[in-house]
Amino acid sequence: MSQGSSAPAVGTLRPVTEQASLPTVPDLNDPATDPFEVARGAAAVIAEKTGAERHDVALVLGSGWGQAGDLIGETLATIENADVPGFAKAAVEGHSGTMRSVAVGDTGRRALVFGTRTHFYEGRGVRAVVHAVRTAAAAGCRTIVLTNGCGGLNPQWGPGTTVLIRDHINLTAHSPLEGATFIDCTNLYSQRLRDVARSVDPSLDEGVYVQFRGPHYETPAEVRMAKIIGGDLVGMSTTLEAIAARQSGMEVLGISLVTNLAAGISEQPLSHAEVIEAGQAAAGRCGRLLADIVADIVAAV
Ligand code: 8IG
Repeated sequence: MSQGSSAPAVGTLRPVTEQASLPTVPDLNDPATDPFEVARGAAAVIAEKTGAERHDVALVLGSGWGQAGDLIGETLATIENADVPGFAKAAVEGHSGTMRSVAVGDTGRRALVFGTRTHFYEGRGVRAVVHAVRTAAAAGCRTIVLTNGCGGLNPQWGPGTTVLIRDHINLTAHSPLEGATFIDCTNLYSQRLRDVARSVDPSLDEGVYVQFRGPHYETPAEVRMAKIIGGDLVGMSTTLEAIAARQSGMEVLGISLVTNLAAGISEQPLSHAEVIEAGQAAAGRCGRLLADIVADIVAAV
């Protein structure tokens, strides 16, 4: 008792304040936090704010796909990410920091549309990267459509080409799974859903998506490596989300928008402005594609 009279006497210890015992913003990266519990909490907030007890299909809109949610149907509610437990504001220009509850045509089904994603390169941890996926599963979604903007290795795929993801190579050296959680990753990108997509647009090509950590783009040598190991597309997202979706029992459709030829495939250096521009030019077409695919997906739910 070095502080003499200022120290509380035994028996009069200050009680823990109410504030300190209130649940605060969950820290996903605290090992004591159960990320699935945070996802259930997020789903409860979404249900409350949208008036929808459950959602049927989820979409994550990547670079260039920002407006693609608009054509699915009427937006019934828009929620700021920051108002949902475990989510944070968007970090990248060209991404919106909201999620929406969208009526799928007049089917009575609901799509949960995430207007942005957390990227691994943001350094917020893998739990944050896959939180939207786990939240979608907790909200009732059985299917998730993961979209992204990426670089293309096939010179035939000009900027604006949409490509179905057939499989992936995860070069992040990370996993959303914790502990000895052994999850099968065959047919991770559902053959059935790729067939649905091709029934909408038979011209859709498919390829293997390689996730690099980023945020720098690849060197031409890294792009050559990606090709040698079996890649067709290079990007900075999607693979960790797809693994988490499989863990949660969701069926996954992955669609890439090639916004640029990968480094070294074209003479031109890469720029974020070029990426945004290609996305804007393709927005209408991508939107119609997504809307038709989602309509077909819920028709079979
Ligand atoms: I948009 O060329 C977009 N995202 N890694 N490489 C990687 N990510 C990308 C690219 C690209 N284009």
